[in-house]
Amino acid sequence: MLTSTTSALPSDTIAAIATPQGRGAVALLRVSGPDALGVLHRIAPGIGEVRPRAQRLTALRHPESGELLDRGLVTYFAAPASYTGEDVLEIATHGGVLTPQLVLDALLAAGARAAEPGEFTRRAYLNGKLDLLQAEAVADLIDGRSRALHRAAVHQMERGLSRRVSELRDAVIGTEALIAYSIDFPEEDEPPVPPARIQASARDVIARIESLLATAPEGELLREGALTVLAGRPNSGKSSLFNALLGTERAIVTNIPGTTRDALEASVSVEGYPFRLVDTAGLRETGDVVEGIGIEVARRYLQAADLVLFCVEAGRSVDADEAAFMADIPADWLVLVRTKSDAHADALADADREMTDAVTVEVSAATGDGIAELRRALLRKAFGGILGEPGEAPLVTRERHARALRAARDEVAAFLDAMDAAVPMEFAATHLRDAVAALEGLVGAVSVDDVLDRVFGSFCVGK
Ligand SMILES: Nc1nc2c(ncn2[C@@H]2O[C@H](COP(=O)(O)OP(=O)(O)OP(=O)(O)O)[C@@H](O)[C@H]2O)c(=O)[nH]1
Ligand SMILES: [Mg+2]
Repeated sequence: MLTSTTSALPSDTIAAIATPQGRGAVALLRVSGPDALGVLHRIAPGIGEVRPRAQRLTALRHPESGELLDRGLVTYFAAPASYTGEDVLEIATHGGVLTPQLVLDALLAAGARAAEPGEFTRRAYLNGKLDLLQAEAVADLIDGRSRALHRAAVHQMERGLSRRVSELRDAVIGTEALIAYSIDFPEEDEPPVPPARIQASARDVIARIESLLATAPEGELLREGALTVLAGRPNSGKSSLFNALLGTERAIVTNIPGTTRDALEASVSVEGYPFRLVDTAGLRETGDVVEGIGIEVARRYLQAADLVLFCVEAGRSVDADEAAFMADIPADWLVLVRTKSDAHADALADADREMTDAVTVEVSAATGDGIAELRRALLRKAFGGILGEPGEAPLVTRERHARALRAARDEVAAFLDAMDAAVPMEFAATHLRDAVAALEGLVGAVSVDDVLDRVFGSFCVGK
């Protein structure tokens, strides 16, 4: 495992409430650092000897006033066998708004410092308990709202992605080794490694990085949800479809064109994959100021959309304006939805095919016909490349990962270019060094403080 870092190890003792605030049966406080036991003895003066990993029910008191605050269950984990690698206490108190806060105040009065967001996990990372990818997976487990992200996070926490990146790093180092042979033994009888073999090795690394990178667009959508915008002429059935996909009557539906004014957004999960569904104002020329603003908002959403569901009533042809609108959207992002299919027997599917390459699905919000098919189409479009993947293969779920992988790939490609240009091997090889550094930065073998601040700053306090 790659563990060495450039950051200094912390020496103070931190404390935080690890559970969310509010009414609840129990709350958990955490303490980590060299003085954890000292802090414990100051708030639980009668506790006596504390053995690691044995729970003790004890009175918790303010260290100065001696006031009894609660009776809590204390577990002590001795360094290095703890989450952070330091001495750690976990103190279970009664829940609620006040008790955990009073116990935290007592811990601070006893010499601990209030932890920053993510500081426990940061220490775990600095002590080599987790690599950076695993630490990010912890954040995803806490924040993730979709089953698919959860599966990917569990896999990543189990080092699935870390292992894959380490293999890539080893492969680059393997290529370097081939060169070293050529550089160090140029005069030997044995011929140096043939350039073709070095090139094949480098190309193989690039192909492997590419295949991991290929999961990035969809992997990153797992976190935000695929922004799926319903658009179309007024009265085309967008709000009805929005409601049908959500399974609740969220949006107002009337037979008056121009009913929806503002954009309405809702999260929906399709087989565990996250979507952010947006209903918008119907697109038309209008003199109405409010409606005009709504249409402007719709256009902004359309610019940011990952997917567009373009709604046109079944039973009539797509008109020239609608065709022009669709032509502006990449076919990959577009689904042409023929709505109100219950009211129109003849769906003109062949005519649609001449109009657009986009997938066409016929639906009725009234009867539910076609909704399942539309869901499947959404799933394939937004997450087709990774369906069923989480849990089996590593996924790239963050921009940070994609950036590092692209940097590594580009360096290996630059190495190949340098070889083609007959640059001396020892110079060409610096690109491979840089590729290794990019991959090590991804796992966190070498990392600078600002990267750590970015990774851990978004954590919750107490983790
Ligand atoms: N028969 C039938 N009528 C539908 C269906 N979906 C929508 N409608 C009707 O079509 C009309 C317009 O529906 P909406 O969902 O409000 O259409 P919209 O595209 O949101 O309209 P705006 O918000 O004005 O842009 C309403 O009278 C709906 O009842 C359907 O599947 N079948
Ligand atoms: Mg509407």
